[in-house]
Amino acid sequence: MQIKGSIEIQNPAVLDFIRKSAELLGAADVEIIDDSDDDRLIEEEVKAGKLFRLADGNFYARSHPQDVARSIDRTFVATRNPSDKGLHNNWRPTDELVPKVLEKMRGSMKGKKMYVIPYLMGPANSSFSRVGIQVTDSRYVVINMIRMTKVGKIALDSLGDSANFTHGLHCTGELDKLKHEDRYYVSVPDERMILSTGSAYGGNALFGKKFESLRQASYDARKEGWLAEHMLIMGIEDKKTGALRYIAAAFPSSSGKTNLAMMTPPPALTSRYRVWMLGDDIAWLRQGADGRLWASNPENGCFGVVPGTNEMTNTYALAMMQPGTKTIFTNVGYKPKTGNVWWEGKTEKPPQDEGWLDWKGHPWTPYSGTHAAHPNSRFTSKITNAPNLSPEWKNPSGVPISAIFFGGRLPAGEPLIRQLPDAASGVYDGATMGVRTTAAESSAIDQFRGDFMAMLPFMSYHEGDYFQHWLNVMEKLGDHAPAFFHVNWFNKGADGKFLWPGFGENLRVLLWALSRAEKSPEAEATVTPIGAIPKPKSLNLEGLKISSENLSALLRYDPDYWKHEMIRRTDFLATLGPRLPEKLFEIHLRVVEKVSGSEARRHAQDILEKSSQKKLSPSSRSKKNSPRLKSPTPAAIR
Ligand code: GTP
Ligand code: SPV
Ligand code: MN
Repeated sequence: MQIKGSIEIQNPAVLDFIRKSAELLGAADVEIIDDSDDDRLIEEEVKAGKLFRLADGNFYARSHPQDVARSIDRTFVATRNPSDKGLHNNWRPTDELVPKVLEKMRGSMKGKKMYVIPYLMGPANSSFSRVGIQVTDSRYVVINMIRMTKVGKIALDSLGDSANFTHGLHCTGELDKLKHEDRYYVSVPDERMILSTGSAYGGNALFGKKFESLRQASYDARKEGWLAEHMLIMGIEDKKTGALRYIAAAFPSSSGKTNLAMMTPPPALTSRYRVWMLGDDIAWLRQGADGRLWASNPENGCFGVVPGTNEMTNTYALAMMQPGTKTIFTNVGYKPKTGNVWWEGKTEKPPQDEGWLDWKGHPWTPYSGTHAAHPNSRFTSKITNAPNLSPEWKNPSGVPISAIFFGGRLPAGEPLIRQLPDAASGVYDGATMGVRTTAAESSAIDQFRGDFMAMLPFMSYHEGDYFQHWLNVMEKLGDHAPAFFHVNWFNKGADGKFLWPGFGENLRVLLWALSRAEKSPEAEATVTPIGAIPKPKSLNLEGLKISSENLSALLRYDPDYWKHEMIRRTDFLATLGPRLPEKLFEIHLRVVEKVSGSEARRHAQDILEKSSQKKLSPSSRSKKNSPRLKSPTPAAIR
């Protein structure tokens, strides 16, 4: 075995891991990767015919046609602690799963090169940052990791001589021959290990993202008292008052995080407001010295959904793909003769010229009846290419969070926005939320499912413990806890069209929320059983054409929908068994009573007392409001 590369490794634990991995995988050559290797690796990938140089200097790649998204049913968590077994994490005992997967991987790099990617999540000068070493046989994975994380010397220097790093083994596998059951994406969080075989795509293969910064980080965060979440982070600056406030938002995959964080304000609001992006997918949140909740984005790039991106919806995302950004497009439409790419929604009319290939490489025209770009096609670009990147992105402490938003795709029933009365109710709302699934996962699309905090695919331990951990963090924040909101940009009218224009116009909704968080009397609301919903005139609608019917449909509380929804929520909470946190139990019953009446409350209580084997304490039975909960909004201005 020969170790090459532009940087040298001295850390004995890392060297040991590299030697053992190469031996197991049978790799002939080993190359240590540094960020500075990017141009050469790109060139090699182009020469190998796997990457195409576009006319504007960016790059185009095609994945294997069956390898286009994360696969949740092949994603596993293995630990030595059976109580980590959750409802959705496909938990297996380490001794059962890990040897099996390692055996599958044995010899799979025979005759191949093993790339070693030292990666750093978070800034170099922060004690909160984390280092991992990912070995892989895929140059495509390497060039994506170079964009998404801080790779090479910077990571090794941060690690020093410590053995405290994540050990990651990635083998693509023979994608043509593999059956679905041969794919394994495994987190072993109590050993800080990641094993992945059967994919070179996105969250399955780029270890810095979902594996390191969500599954592994949230496992460690629980012990250390912080949160690792599937959230964007953004700043909203009011140029008139000088106020700069930050928010975090958890929406499921392909449900609008990148677009919100990179929004351009609508023309009528441009002179007053400026939007700063800090992160588009992952947030690490912890209590700061001032008692508030601070958020930072560990990533170094964006792996964003391409379809739907155009000058109207997202000029900043387009800017990230400009000439000179070295963006990689994966699985969009491509015209070899001109070196151009196209995707659904890029231009109003699809291209009329000949010579286009679809994402599979087959000839394509707008009349083919198929997509040019896969709905989960992605661009990979370094975050420093974002024109609205906040200077605070580099700040190791992050930014203080005024408000947290949950949301997702729902065609009806969930209003445009509602405020939860307090932080614990916010946790309850995130824990019980339901959404429609998207193309970011290789399973049925547009199906309803519960997706608590947009974290269902990224859980490493039990959901009940996770919710309790959230409650603990909020309780510790006390009066400093952020305000909580639920948003939905995806309500549709009878004609099947979106009722709300979305994208940059979403700023109007965020501004209302920030005013609420600051208890501004102007942000008037109607209090409903599911939270406070804006009075139409309290939204800043300057320059926006929207009918009053659409607006009232967006701001409507629909009791019938919520009666059904509460039954679903009871059923979901029942699946937590004895690990249902008492606080969620209590809040749920309170909401059920408001939505569906006292008989429904008793019924829900019976179900949950049985499932959780808990009796609600007499104090929480009799009181309408729990004593620890405080409403941030004085009744006078509700
Ligand atoms: P992941 O990277 O998978 O976590 O996705 P994400 O949450 O960052 O979603 P993203 O912003 O990439 O948006 C996904 C899709 O939703 C794109 O096709 C967008 O065009 C569309 N989208 C985003 N925001 C809005 C919105 O406000 N309204 C509507 N109608 N569509 C939106
Ligand atoms: C998501 O699915 O939430 C993504 C894309 O951000 S992936 O990296 O594939 O997880
Ligand atoms: Mn995501």
